[in-house]
Amino acid sequence: MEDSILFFHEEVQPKEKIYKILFTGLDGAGKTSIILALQREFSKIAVTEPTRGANRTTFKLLGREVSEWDLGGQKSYLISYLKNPGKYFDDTEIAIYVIDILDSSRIIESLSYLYDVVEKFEELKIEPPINIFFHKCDPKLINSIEKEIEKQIDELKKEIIETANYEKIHFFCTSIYDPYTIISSMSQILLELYPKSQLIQKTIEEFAKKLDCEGLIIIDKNSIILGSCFKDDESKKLLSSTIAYFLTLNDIFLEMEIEQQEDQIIVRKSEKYFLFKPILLKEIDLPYYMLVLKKHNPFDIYFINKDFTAFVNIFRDIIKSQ
Ligand SMILES: Nc1nc2c(ncn2[C@@H]2O[C@H](COP(=O)(O)OP(=O)(O)O)[C@@H](O)[C@H]2O)c(=O)[nH]1
Ligand SMILES: [Mg+2]
Repeated sequence: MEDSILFFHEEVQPKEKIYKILFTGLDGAGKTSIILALQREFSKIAVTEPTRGANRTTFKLLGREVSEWDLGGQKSYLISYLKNPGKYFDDTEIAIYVIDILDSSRIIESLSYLYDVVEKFEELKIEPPINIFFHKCDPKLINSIEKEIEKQIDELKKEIIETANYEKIHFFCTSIYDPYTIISSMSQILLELYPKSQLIQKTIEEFAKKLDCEGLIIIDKNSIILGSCFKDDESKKLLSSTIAYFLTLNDIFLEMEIEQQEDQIIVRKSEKYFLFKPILLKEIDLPYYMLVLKKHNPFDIYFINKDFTAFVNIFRDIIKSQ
């Protein structure tokens, strides 16, 4: 129910099966912390539906169910999964295996479970990409013993590639003390699920939903529309026909060096707000622009600031990726 009720887009999407993003690894590896960090960042623009089962936390990330599952330590789960791997692994579209690089005493155990997981995938004849998170690569740590950590991780990579003998394995270094490592790893991983354009579209839809706006368009300098969504045809027509004017107005302001408050242009026409805002992405010269149409609400003038940064971060990662 969570997708396109309010937002109609051109292509009608078939009702998809819910696929899983499975977080697994030894208990204590940092899975819950990573998921919480993701919820903080991503789910500002995603629908959060936390549910707590006996051994699973799940939430929805861009339409995918994210679930966590501890290996090791908790014997009862271990036994049930060995007996019934399908129950845990079926429909896994993406696996994320978290390894705590700070706990050298459990590295061997962790690798052994990883190979177990690979074996189960093979038994079930599924081939989800496995993304290994070398986790707890804290910035402080990296600064102090960078060389050792790098060496350790290189060795682990080599050993995993050789032993697992699995085609789709990718590696990431993450730390909850550098949330960007988690967001950017996750954006790259999500790009395996969705083609870039679709991921941009999804992200825009989630953001629009969060803003509760009538319409939202992301364009580049040349008015190329990267993604958009609208509540109805009227909003679509109205908003689309203002693009050129806002771009021109923005150029004029820039040329005349008129300071724009918070670098955005707001036009109010009776009960509606038009908001035009540049999206400046670090490392990318050309700006993108966001155009929003929203019903006027005097108590909610600053609606745009709340989630904008989160949106920009994710948008940048998607745009940047190849
Ligand atoms: N230093 C450090 N500790 C972390 C990091 N992520 C999680 N932890 C800690 O590791 C412990 C276990 O984390 P948790 O998320 O519960 O692990 P889980 O059992 O895999 O879900 C907790 O004390 C966390 O605070 C990290 O990036 N760096
Ligand atoms: Mg946990």
